[in-house]
Formats: sequence, structure tokens, C-alpha cells
Amino acid sequence: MSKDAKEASAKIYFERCAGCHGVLRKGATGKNLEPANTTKLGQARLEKILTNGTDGGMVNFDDILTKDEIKNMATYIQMTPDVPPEWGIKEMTASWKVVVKPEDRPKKQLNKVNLKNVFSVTLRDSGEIALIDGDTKKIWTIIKTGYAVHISRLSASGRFVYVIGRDGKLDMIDLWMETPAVVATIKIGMDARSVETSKFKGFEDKYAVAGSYWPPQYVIMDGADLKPLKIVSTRGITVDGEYHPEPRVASIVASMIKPEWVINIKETGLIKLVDYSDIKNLKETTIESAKFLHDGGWDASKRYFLVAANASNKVAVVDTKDGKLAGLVDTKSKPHPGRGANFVHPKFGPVWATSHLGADVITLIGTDPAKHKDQAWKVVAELKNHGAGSLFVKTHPKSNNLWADAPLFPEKDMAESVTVYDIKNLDKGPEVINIAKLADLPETKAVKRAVQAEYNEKGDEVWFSIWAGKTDPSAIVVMDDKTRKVKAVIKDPKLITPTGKFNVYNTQHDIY
Ligand code: DHE
Repeated sequence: MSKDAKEASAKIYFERCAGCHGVLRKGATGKNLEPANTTKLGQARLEKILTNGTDGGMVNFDDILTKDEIKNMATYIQMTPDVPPEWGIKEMTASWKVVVKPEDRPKKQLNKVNLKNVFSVTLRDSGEIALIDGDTKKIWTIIKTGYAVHISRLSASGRFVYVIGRDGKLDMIDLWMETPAVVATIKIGMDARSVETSKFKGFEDKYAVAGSYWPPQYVIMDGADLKPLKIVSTRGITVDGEYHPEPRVASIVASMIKPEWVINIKETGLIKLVDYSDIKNLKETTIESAKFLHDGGWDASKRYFLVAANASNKVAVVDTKDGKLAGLVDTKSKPHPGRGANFVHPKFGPVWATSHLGADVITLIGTDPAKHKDQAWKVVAELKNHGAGSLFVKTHPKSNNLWADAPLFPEKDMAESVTVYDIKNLDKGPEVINIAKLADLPETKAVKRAVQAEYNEKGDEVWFSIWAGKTDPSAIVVMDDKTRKVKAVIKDPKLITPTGKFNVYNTQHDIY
């Protein structure tokens, strides 16, 4: 393989593959791709998998990569992986920039936008986020960020948005400015997915924390300017007792009942409750669960955190009040909730829902040990989803609907559609709506995946992204939650590959 082809393949691997398979290719959501396994599959089979994808959630790359790129990737993953360098306090501090000092920032909100209903939207392939005014449905501003921002999270006050790029670049945006802009930035690692803030009373807006995939560690920063304060490595022993060199930091969530973050370590299957009340003498409670922890959300009471151990086909439940594992629930293949969805089931009481990458079901788990003890931390029902390859479910306390997508299902029509259930009448069965068709975009080769439902502040609209190729026209489809009819389609040439959308109020208060 030529030097150029190897470099190009390494870049593609980092941008498209490392998330699921790991930098060292030891596997997690995706299979282990070390040479011992890949050479067994061989060039032709690997090219086929890369081209067409698989039913297990591996996406097809024929619409993004050329035939030559696919050929080179198949060769590249049969070679020994390179180990990337570390990224410590020296590198972080060198990358850290305070663009507008805290004392030079506005003393009051300088714009007239209803901040609670602003959506921070990831423009995946352009390395930007769009702030969209949810009331007018107009793009307020577009901000240059790291590569393929993964999530946006809010400060406890709702004033600052923190966005983390896959390349580890963390940007802090001030919504009080006349036109919001980045006020501080830092690169916390080479590969990252999660960021959160301190939300407990007395610690509002004090700290930010970000987790990285490479190097495997989390970093605590000053919430006002992102100054790095403490780095904690997550390398160590898995729940099975084996050393792992790359235990990546998956989801992080802030407790409202304690000065604590729940930090989920993917490969070790360890859930860390990190007490940030004294970061010089940091206390971590380490809870054993199951390997391949990924994404998750609170139950409605916000005492229990439910996190998918996706490639273990389990959902772990942490009781953050007692600092213990409350349950480990077996589910169908590869649960993938996003933050999940909470509602009251007519028969089983409060439940939390997840959809699945590997199965066409929506799993409902009982979450009320006080009044529905027999159902607590058990699968109480499995609803049919229109396909496997689902990534996100969503509802809202004011809604009667439960929405689920299936953007990674190999069939176009399914990937472009969503399922919606009436949660008061689940026996009625779902409605399947092709969201991409509602956007009325020109025909292109790429699948127009309908991805990630997000509610507006009032809970009467639900927004879906149409996620197609980088050069394809795209859109956000806003559905009226009550009528399930299209209410608005946001189209703009600047909306390049929109994926995750984060409503300020709902993200600030963990409403889902
Ligand atoms: Fe995500 C959440 C990791 C691919 C869109 N994703 C998360 C979280 C993790 C994660 C750890 C939880 C963060 C938290 O709550 O703190 N995602 C990964 C991967 O490792 C993976 C599988 C592969 C990769 O290379 O990144 C991956 N994710 C994707 C996508 O391809 C998606 C669909 C499009 C995109 O923008 O990249 C995508 N992930 C999202 C979104 C969330 C998310 C929208 C937040 C959901 C929410 O409601 O909070």
C-alpha cells in the first residue's frame, strides 16, 4: 500500500470507523478488527462488508467512499494498527484559548431570542453547529466547531452551550451575546464524544467535564473558561478481570441530587460516580456493570440512570442516591437509547424506553421500584419498531407520542421513516411515517436517513434531521406532535448533514 493511500485510509478510519471499532481496533459496538480477525475474512469479503454494510448495524459505505477507497480500507484494516500519541495537560493547555474573557462577556442577554427554545444542531460533515430559533424556525447563526460535533450540552443556567467534536475540540458558546459565538475553546484529546457540566445546587456553571475516546481519559475544566484542571485516566481492568489499554469514555451525565457526574467507561463496563465537590481530593465510586457502555438517560425521577451496554445486550441501572447498581437488564440485540424516553405505561406504570441497533423492537423497562416493585428493572414490554438499525427514541412529558427512528437499517424506505406510538393506547399499533418524503428534497443517490427526534420547549413539536450525503441538499422536518402532520420544513444550503439536535430547555433540564 502506498504511503498516500495508507495516510488517506488512516484518516477515513479515524473519521468513520474508530468510533465503533476503537483506535486499537479491539471492538466495542463494532467487531474486533485486529489483523488476526481481518486477515481471516480476507480482502474480497472485507470489501463486500464495507460496500454493503450488514444487518448487525454496520453501515454501507458505497454512498460515501469510492471503490478505490473501499479497496484501500479493506487492506488497511488487515495491517497492524498504529498507536496514537498521548494528550496530557501540556498539549491541552497549549490548545486552550479564551476568546472572550468572563469579565468581558455581556452582563445581560443582548438579543431578543427565546433562548429556551433554541436548538443547537450538529452539522456533521461541515464541522459546524447551527443555532436555530425554535419559535421562528430560522437559522440564527452557524458556528465553526470541531469535526463532526457529537453532542451539545447546556450549563446549569442555560446560558452556555458546550459542544464536543469527534476530534476532541470543545467549544463553549455564549447565548447572551447579540450573536452567539465561541468564548473559549480547548482540544481535550484526539477522539471524543461527551461533555457535561456541573448542575448540583451551589456548583451551577462551575465545572465542565469532557470524556475522550483517545487517549482514554476524562478532564475536568473550569466551567467559565475551560481551563483544564484535572485529567483522570480510565485505563484499567474490565469487569471480566482483563487489562484493557483503551477503555473509552462514553456518556456523561450530571446528577441534580448530588455534586456528581455519572461517567460511563465503555470497554471496562465500569460506571464511575465522580464527586466533584473537592476535585483536589477526587472521590470516585466505581460500579461494576457490563462491558460496552454507551449512551443513556435518567428515569423520570432523575434518581436512576439507565445506560446501554450495547454490545452486551444489556441496560445497566444505577441508583445514584445509594451509589449502587440497581439492575442489569437483558435486552434484545444492541440497545441504543440516546437518552431514552420516559412515560407512564397504562398497565406497568413509569417506564423508560430504548430502541435497538440490532433488533426491530422498542424495549420498555419498569422504573418505579416504590409502587411497581414487580416490574422494576425488568423488560415489561417490547413494541415493534419498523426496523432494526434504530438509534434514538423520544417522547416528552406533555406528549402522548413515542417516536423511534431506524436510520441505519439497510433498506432505504425504512431508514427514511420513523415509527410513532400512542402511549395511552399502545395496543393500537404504530404509525410508520416516511419523514424524508415530507421534506420533498430532490432525488439523490444517498439514503436520506431520518434521525433523532427532539422536542421543542413546549413539547408540541418534534424535530427530525434528514441526514444524507455531504453534498446533498438536506433539511429538518418539524412535525406537529398532536396531528403527526408536517408543520415546517427547514431547508437551507448551509444545513449540511444535520444530525443531533439539542433543544436548550430540554437539554438543560434532562427532559425526555
Ligand atoms: Fe453518537 C450520543 C458515541 C455514532 C449521533 N454517541 C452519543 C454518546 C456516545 C456516542 C458515547 C453519548 C454522549 C453523552 O450522552 O454524553 N456515536 C458514538 C460512537 O462511538 C459512534 C457509534 C461511532 C462514531 O464514530 O462516533 C456514534 N452518533 C453516531 C452517529 O453516526 C450519529 C448518528 C450522527 C453523528 O452526528 O455523528 C450519532 N450520538 C449522536 C447523537 C447523540 C449521540 C445525536 C446524542 C443523543 C441525545 O439525545 O443525547
